[in-house]
Amino acid sequence: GGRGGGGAGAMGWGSRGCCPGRLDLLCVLALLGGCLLPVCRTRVYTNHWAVKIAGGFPEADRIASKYGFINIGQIGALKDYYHFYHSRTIKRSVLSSRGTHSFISMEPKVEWIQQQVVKKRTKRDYDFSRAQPTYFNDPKWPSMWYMHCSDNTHPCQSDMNIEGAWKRGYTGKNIVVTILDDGIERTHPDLMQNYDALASCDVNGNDLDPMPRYDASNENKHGTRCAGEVAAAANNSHCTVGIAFNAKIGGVRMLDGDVTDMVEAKSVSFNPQHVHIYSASWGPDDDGKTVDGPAPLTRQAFENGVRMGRRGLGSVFVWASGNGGRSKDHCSCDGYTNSIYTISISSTAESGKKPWYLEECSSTLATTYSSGESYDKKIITTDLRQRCTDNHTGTSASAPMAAGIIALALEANPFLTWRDVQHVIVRTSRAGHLNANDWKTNAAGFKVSHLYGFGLMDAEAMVMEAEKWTTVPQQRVCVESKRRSVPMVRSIYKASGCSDNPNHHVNYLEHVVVRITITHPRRGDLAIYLTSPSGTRSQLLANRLFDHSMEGFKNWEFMTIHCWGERATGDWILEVYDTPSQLRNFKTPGKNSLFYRLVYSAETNDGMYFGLEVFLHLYINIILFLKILFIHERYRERGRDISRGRSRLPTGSPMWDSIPGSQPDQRQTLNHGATQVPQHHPFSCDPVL
Ligand SMILES: [Ca+2]
Ligand SMILES: [Ca+2]
Ligand SMILES: [Ca+2]
Ligand SMILES: [Ca+2]
Repeated sequence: GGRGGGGAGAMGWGSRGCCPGRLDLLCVLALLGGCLLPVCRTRVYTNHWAVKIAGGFPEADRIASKYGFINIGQIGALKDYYHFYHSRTIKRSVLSSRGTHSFISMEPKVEWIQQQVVKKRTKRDYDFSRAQPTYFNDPKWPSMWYMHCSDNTHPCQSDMNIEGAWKRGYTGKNIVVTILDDGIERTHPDLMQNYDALASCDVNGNDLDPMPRYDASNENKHGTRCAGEVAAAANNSHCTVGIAFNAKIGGVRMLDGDVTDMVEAKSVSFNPQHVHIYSASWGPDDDGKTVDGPAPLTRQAFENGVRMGRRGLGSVFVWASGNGGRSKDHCSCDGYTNSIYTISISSTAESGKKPWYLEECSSTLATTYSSGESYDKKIITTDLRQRCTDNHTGTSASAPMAAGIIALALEANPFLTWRDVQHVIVRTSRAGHLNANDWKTNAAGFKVSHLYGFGLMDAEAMVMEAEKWTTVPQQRVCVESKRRSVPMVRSIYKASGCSDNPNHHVNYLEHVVVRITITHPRRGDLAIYLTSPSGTRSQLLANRLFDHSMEGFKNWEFMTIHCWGERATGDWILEVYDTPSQLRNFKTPGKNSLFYRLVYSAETNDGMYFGLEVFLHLYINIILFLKILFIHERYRERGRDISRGRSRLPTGSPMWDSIPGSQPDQRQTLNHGATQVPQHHPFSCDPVL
C-alpha cells in the first residue's frame, strides 16, 4: 500500500497536550472551545508558518514541498514572505512543532521562519468574511467561480467551501483517484504532476497506457476533463486548479470501445488496494426508456470493492446521476447510480436552479455545481491536446467534483469506510439556495430532495466531520416477511427492523431497497412511492414519457436514501400508480377484480436476507406483478450525539493518530468480515473477483 507512508510519518509530532492526566482533556476542550483556561495559558502554536525565502514563487514552492508544507502564497504585500501550511501538524498545540519538516529552518534559502501562535481568543470556525482569498497563478483560477465563490469577485449564494478545506490543510495528499472513462491525457501539463500510473490502465487497448485515442472531433476528451477537476496541479502557471490538487490521479480507459460486463467489472475493480476513489460519469442511455444496470460480474466487482478495497475499508465509487432530464429519464432506472455502493451525485446551476439535464430520483445522495442554462457559467478544467476548457457540463462534471471533495475528506481521515463517507456526506451537505419544490426534512432531521439528495456538498464541513468521525458499526441487513391482503395498490407493511434477531436488527436506516417485479403493458405509465414509518415519502419511480416497453421490471432494485437516520420499525407504505397515457394502446380498464397476496420468501443472499415478498396480482385489463424486498441497514447510534458536539474529538485524537501503516491489523477490524486482501498485480486491468 503506497498510502501508508505519509500518514505514519506524521505520528510522532502531534500535540500531546500541556497538562498531565485529566487536565489534558480540559486543555483540549478549552482549546477547541476557543477559550483558554488559566492553567493552559501558554503559547498556542498553529500549523501555519511564515517563511522568508528569496528567489520567488518556484523556489518557495520547491522548499515547501521538500519539507511537506503547502505554500498558500505570499503574505499580503510582503515580498519574499510566504504563508506555509503543514497539514500533518496538529492545528493547535502548546508545543512548537518538531519533526522532519522543522529542518526547513536549516535550508540555506530560508532566511527566516516562524511558526504562528494564536494571539487572541478565536472561534475555531474559519471567518470567511475576513479570510484572504487564496492566490494561485493558474490563469483560469480567477474565473473558477465554484471554487471561490465566497470572495468579492464571485459572490454566490451557497459555497462548497473548498478553500475552507484547503485552509485546514487538506489538498488530497496521499489520496488516489481514478477516472473510469475514455482515457486520460497523462502528458497534459496540468495533469502530469499528479498522474499516477498505478491508478491507470487501458481496458479498451489491453495495455497499461490510458492515453485517449485522438480523432478530429475530440470525441475522447471526457476523461481528461473529469481528471482535471479532481487533481489539476495548483500554482503551476498553467490552466486550472483541481479540488484535490495534491491528490494522485489516474484513468482507466474503458469507454472507447465495446463496453461489456467484463470491461466494467475490470474497471471498477482495478487495483483496489491502491485506488481509493473511482469516479464514473457514465451509465446506461439517458433516453428515458432504458432500464439497465450492472450485470453479474460488475455487481460482484462492486461488492468486492466495498468489502475488500482499501484494505477492507471499502472502495469509494462516485457516480454521476445522469443527464436524461430532457428525456424525462428517472435515475432509478439506472442500476449504477441507483446502487447503494455508489455515491450518486446530482448537479445544480450557479443560480441554484434545476439544470435542464437533471434526473430526479430517490437514490441521489448529494450535489455539486455544474452547468445550467446557456447563460450560466460552466465548469473549467483540463482538456484534450494539452488545452484548457471552460465548457465542461452536466452531471459528468459534478461526479469528479464530488470525488475531489471526498479526497479531501479521506485525507482528513483515511480510516473512513465506504459507508462512513456516505454518512459524512449526508450530515454535511446543505440545501442552501438549491431550488426544488420537494425539499423535506426527514425524521432524523436531514433535509432531502429528489433533485439534489441531501444538497450541495460542503468540503470544509466534510473535512471537519471526517476529522472527528468514529466509524459506523458493521452493516446489518434486515428483510421482513408479512402476510396480509390489501384492497388497493396502496399497501402497508409492518416492519420491526428484525428486532428479534440481533444479527439483523436495524435501529436506524441507511439505504432502503425495494426489489420489484412488475409485468405491465407500458412501463412508462408506472409511478411508485414508498413512505417510511416516520412519514417520509420517496418517489421510487416517476412516469417516463418515452418508455413504451412491455418488459416491465424484473427483480429491479429501487433505492431510497431519504429515510437516512430514521427508525426502521413501523408501517411502510408502498404505492404503485398506473396512469395510462394516451400512448398506451388499449382502452381504459373498467372495474377490476383484485387479487393480492403476500408470501414469505426463502430467497437468501449469503444467508443474510430473509425475504419479504409481495405478490400482487391486479387484474384490471393489465396484470401487475410485484415482488418486494426491503433491505434496511443499521445506522450509527452514536453519530448524532457526536454531531451535537457532546463528544467532539480533537484533531490529534487517537483515531487520527492511528492512520494507515501504523496499525494495519486494526484496519481489518473495521471491515465487515473480509480478512483476505487479494494479491493484485498493480499493472493489470484484470478484475479482482
Ligand atoms: Ca493504451
Ligand atoms: Ca494548474
Ligand atoms: Ca439516466
Ligand atoms: Ca448510488
